[in-house]
Amino acid sequence: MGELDREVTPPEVYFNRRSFLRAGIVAATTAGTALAYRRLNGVELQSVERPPIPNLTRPAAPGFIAQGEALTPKDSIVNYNNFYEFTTNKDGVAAAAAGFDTTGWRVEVGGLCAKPRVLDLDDLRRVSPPEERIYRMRCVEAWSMVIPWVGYSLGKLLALVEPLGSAKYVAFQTLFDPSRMPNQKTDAVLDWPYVEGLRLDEAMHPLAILATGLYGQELPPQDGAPVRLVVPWKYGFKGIKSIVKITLVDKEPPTTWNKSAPDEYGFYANVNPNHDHPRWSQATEQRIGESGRRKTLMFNGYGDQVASLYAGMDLDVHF
Ligand SMILES: Nc1nc2c(c(=O)[nH]1)N[C@H]1C(S)=C(S)[C@@H](COP(=O)(O)O)O[C@H]1N2
Ligand SMILES: [Mo]
Repeated sequence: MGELDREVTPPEVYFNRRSFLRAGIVAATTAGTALAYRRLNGVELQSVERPPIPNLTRPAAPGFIAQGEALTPKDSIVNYNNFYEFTTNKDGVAAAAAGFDTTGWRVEVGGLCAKPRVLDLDDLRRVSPPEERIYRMRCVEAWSMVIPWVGYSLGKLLALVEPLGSAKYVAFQTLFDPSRMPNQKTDAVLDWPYVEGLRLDEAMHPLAILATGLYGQELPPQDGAPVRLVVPWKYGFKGIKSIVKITLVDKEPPTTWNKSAPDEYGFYANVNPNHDHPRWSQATEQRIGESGRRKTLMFNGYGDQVASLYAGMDLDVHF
């Protein structure tokens, strides 16, 4: 129960079927394609409009905007999700999370730092201007997307609380509220709350962001409203959603999928086409909306920026 791979084959079949259908829908607009999906596949697509995020900036830095990549249509990003607190059915997250209320959200940032803080969403927005980051997203299940996130480098928030010299890692925690996240009523799915972690130097890398939006609008619930982590060189499960707590710690913190299956999901979870999952190859991936498979890139194509973080480490040991 609750294994990330349970739908490794089905999504391929699913999206090959969709690609096949799409091939017959020449020059369809995204909206038109969505309508065609609904008609031909009986898939109930949620169309999502959220408040726009004003004053987006686009600072230039290597890797901030994926070059030569077509954006994954918004309809796909908001209708094909992993968010096990709501449902393990990727097609069902959008509907299951639709009423998720984030009013009064607070994020507690503390642990080994000089200036611990509790931030509400306005405080979080004030930390740094919203930036558009267009990143590849590679799920450990071997599907991928290209997503225009809105957010800013996590390092800007961490700098604000002034990490102590003893801080070596950062631990993250998702909301625990079974009345709002129905699968948290049972521990048969995963251990709750969902937790994740990064080494402090990974967390300070400018590519690692706190995202509060996508496609220029506030995050919809299914993608981790109101704030989630995005670490584009790592498998998608590192990108913990609906964060309520960020803690600076001195030891490697436990992470949900590693606790669940340590041989399959490591702490580092860097995208690595040469390190197969015990039960499937990681050499290729299914880009959502494309037919056929493409080669998976080391560090998901961000090696020039991040490989030095892992100099001298055996990536088969620290997978
Ligand atoms: N709290 C929480 N965060 C989570 C997950 C989850 O089930 N719960 N799923 C992870 C996985 S496996 C992936 S691939 C991404 C999916 O993000 P998306 O649905 O926005 O594409 O979220 C990650 N973050
Ligand atoms: Mo994933």
